[in-house]
Amino acid sequence: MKFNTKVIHGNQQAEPHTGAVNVPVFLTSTFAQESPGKLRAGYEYSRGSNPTRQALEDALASIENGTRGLAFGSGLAATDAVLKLLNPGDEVIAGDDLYGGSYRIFTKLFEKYQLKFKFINFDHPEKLAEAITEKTRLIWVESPTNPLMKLVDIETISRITKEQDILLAVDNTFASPYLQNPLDLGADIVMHSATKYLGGHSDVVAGALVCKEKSLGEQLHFIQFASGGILGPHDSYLVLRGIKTLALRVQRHSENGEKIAQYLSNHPKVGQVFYPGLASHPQHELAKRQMRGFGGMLSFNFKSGAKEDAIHFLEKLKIFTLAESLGGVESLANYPCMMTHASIPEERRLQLGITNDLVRLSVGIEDVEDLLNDLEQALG
Ligand code: P1T
Repeated sequence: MKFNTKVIHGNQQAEPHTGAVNVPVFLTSTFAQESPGKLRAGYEYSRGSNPTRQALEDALASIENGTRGLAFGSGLAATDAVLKLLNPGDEVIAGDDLYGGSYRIFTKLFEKYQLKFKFINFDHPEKLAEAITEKTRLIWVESPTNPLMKLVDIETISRITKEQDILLAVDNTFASPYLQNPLDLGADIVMHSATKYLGGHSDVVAGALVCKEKSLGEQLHFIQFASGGILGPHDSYLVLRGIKTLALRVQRHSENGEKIAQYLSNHPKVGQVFYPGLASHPQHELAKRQMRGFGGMLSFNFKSGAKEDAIHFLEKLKIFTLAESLGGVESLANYPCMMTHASIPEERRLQLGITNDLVRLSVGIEDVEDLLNDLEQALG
């Protein structure tokens, strides 16, 4: 199947008892057994598995070209499960530009359990070889990154990790499976904040993992079952419903994103625009090779460098909503230094380029003329 078909039919079938074309929301915590241990359809207790969550997990595996999908109560619950594959003393090498909450769970929670994190710039993959030690077990990257839209060459990194028996996990939230499939590029685990493009309507918080290797899938399922960070049946249904229109939505997000990035890059008040679809993006060639489009996420700063300009702009927006999150049908604007990336120490933030005049946009699927007019009046 091709992608537009897969989002609707991939690993999905009509419900076997009634023929319902959509999986019902199985609001049940437990399942009747015929005799101790004799299960009717393999279901025992909904923390282990639930038919609605299973339908979502099968769909996730299909759209990311994996063998096993797992759905969690949030993106961070999915990240938490990956980290629990590791043992005290193990080392993780992560990209230096990351969602603030990922940085927080690494440094504020898992360092306490003796995992060691190194944050490096993946612009030069040879730097990775220098950072790897015999204790390195996991590489964690986002591509594109949140919020600076940097890219990581997944195929090149995966060649290095495979030689050394290190797991490569890619947070594919910003690209979505419509634009990029990290497992096909050699990653071992793909992670999503399904709150974003997969759900697509800003009405659910959810997370996902997909992997190709079956035994890794089993280990992650064991962690999901034993720790309990599962996605409930109703939320599973919402994400499954969102996935059915993923292809159409991301196509429009990308069209609008490209037009808005172009507009901003020509605006006299705008400094830099961070968008992989612009020829000026330092990794534009990699983006063309690794992604099937450039998506609806972008960031920009002001020529003046003034925090006040960013704040006035955000206050004046009418169609773009000032809010955390991204990937929903509606356009959102975010102020990373005080919102999504406030958990990163200021000095580190500024070093990375997450300055006080940086604004991030999640371009929605509205008519682009209305979005451009909104930006024009707010910049004016
Ligand atoms: O919010 P949650 O579903 O737990 O997902 C966390 C997460 C993980 N990875 C990336 C790349 C993310 O962007 C996020 C969540 N991000 C936001 C809420 C945001 O506005 O950036």
